Amino acid sequence: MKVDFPRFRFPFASISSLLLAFLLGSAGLAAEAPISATRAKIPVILDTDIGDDIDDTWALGLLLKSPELDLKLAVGDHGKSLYRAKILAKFLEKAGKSGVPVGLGADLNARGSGPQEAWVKDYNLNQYPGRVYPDGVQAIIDTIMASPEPVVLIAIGPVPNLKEALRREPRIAQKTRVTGMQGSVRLGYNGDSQTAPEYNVKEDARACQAVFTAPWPITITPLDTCGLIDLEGGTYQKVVQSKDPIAAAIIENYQLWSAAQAKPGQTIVPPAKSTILFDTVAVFLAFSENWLTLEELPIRVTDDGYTRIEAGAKVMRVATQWKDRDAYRQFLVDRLAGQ
Ligand SMILES: [Ca+2]
Repeated sequence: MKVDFPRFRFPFASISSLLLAFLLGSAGLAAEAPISATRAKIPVILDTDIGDDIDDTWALGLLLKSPELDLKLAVGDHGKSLYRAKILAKFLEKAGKSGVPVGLGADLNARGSGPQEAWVKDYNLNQYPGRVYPDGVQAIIDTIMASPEPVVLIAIGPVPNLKEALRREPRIAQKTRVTGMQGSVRLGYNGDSQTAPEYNVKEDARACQAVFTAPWPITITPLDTCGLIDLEGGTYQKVVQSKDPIAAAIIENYQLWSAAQAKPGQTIVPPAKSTILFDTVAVFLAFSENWLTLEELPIRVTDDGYTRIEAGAKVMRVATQWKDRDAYRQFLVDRLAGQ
C-alpha cells in the first residue's frame, strides 16, 4: 500500500528544507516520485525501554521500515542499559542498519535483563560495527545540538534519560520535537472508561513532569489511542510469514519473549496474535497524524502518574481518538511485512 502522508510541519521550518522543497518542486519531481525520494528524511532519535514489553521491538521495526524517518541514534532508557543496548545493536545489525549509533542509558539500575535475554545472551556489544556510546544521554544531547535540522525525539518508555538530558543542556528543547507514548487522558487500559496511571508515566513521574513541561513541542499517543492497536488473524500472519529480515527479527523476539512468560511446565506454543502494540503509534506520529484525531490539550502529570487535563498546564497535541483504526492496522502490517 502506498500512502502519501502530508509532511508534519515543524514550527521552525529550516531554510535548507524550504530550499530543497523549492528545488524539487521546480524540477517537477514532487508529484509522482516516492516519498523518500522527494522529501528530506526526518532525523529522529529513539529513546526506548526495549526489552521489557515487546511492543518497543515492533516499534523499532516500524521505524526502520519507514522511509520518512532517518534514525540517527537509539538509546535504551529506564535501566538495564547493557541488556537494552545489546537488543538495539543486534536488531540494527540484523536489519542491515548497523551504521546507526547505539547509546547506553543513564546509569540507573544498569544491570538486569528481561524476557528477550535469550536473543542477546551471546551477543557481544563490542563487535557491533556501529558506534556505541557509553553515555547515551550525552549522545542524545550531542546528536541534537550537532544536527543542522530539528530532530524528532521518539520516547517510548519511561523518560529518565530525557530528564537528565534537559538538566545538562536545556537548549536541546529549542531544536527538538517530541512524540511519545505516554499517559491516559480519557480512557485507561483496554479501552476502560477509567483513566489509569500509565506505565511510562508512573514508573518515573518526576522525569515525565520534566519532559512534559520543557519548552519543546510535544505530541503524545496515550492509552486512548495506542492502547487499542493489536494484530490478529490474517494481518498478524502476514508479518509471521514475511521473509523480510526486520519482520523476521520481530517475530523471533516475540516468540522468545512469549516463551519467557510461560510458567514452569507450561507447553510453549507460538503466539497466534500480537500483544498491544502501543509504541508503534508514537513512531507513526513522528511523520503522520493520519487516521487519528488530535486535540490541543493542557496536560499535567501528577506525582502518582496520572495525566490530567488541567487549565494552565503545558498544551500539547494529544491523539485522543482513531478516525480509522483498521486503516492504521493495515498500514502497520503492510509496512512491517513488505520487503
Ligand atoms: Ca516501551
